[in-house]
Amino acid sequence: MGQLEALIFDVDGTLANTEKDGHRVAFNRAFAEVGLSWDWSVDLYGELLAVTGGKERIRFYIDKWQPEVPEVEDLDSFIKDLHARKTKHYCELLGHEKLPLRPGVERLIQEAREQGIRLAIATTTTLDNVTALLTHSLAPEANDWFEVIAAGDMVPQKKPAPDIFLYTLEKMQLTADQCVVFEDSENGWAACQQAGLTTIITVNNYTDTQDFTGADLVIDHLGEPDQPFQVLQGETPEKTYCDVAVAAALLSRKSNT
Ligand code: XBP
Ligand code: MG
Repeated sequence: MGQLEALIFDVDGTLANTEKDGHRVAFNRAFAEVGLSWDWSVDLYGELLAVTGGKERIRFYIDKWQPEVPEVEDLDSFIKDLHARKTKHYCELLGHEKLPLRPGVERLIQEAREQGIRLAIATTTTLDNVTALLTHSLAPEANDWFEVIAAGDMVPQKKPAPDIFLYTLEKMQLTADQCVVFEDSENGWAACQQAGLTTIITVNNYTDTQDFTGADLVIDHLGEPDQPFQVLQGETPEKTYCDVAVAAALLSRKSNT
């Protein structure tokens, strides 16, 4: 009980700041491609992030912002097609303009691999997007470093529902008290909380005002030995950057309380 076996990573906003310069841009390119005049600004996109999942986000935009929508027979199919175009644009964009990983991400993943700590991904984004980011921004073979990549529509309900984390635990044959999750958003934290998972939050520009009450540790980024993190919530760890030992200590402290 309380022994760290695995690290589980969210993708968007956690591994890299993919939303503003990646997903948002790809959505706008897909809109232009089909002749829509929709344009998701940086601020508007921040509001749209209340809903996870690209198809769900498009529907949320249609319902709440009531933009001009072409007369289509089947809105579900229209959204599905639009989203498939967006995925294509997103993967192309990541290939051309390699998005950098956030501080400490690569170091922590490499350290976990060296120590035999198991790795997984649990995200609401589409599987192709995960592969594109890992391949272009981490390493060509990085997909293979993750025992489970749980993504998008593999589960019935996206975050804030806990489904994607419960699916990941089941696939890995692990229980919540053997894992630490890395997340960046309130929706992600809500999902972790319901799954009973110990969670480290690294906030970003879109999530730094969100509510992470109860999260185990909230920091501005994972940090590096020469780039200390700032603790925003939770007990200050012994180090100024997050490594496997910090995650393990958090888990064991939690299981002893
Ligand atoms: C990420 C998302 C994703 C992306 C878009 O949330 O909400 O929907 O914005 O991806 P999280 P798709 O980081 O909490 O997993 O368009 O492929 O759905
Ligand atoms: Mg995220």
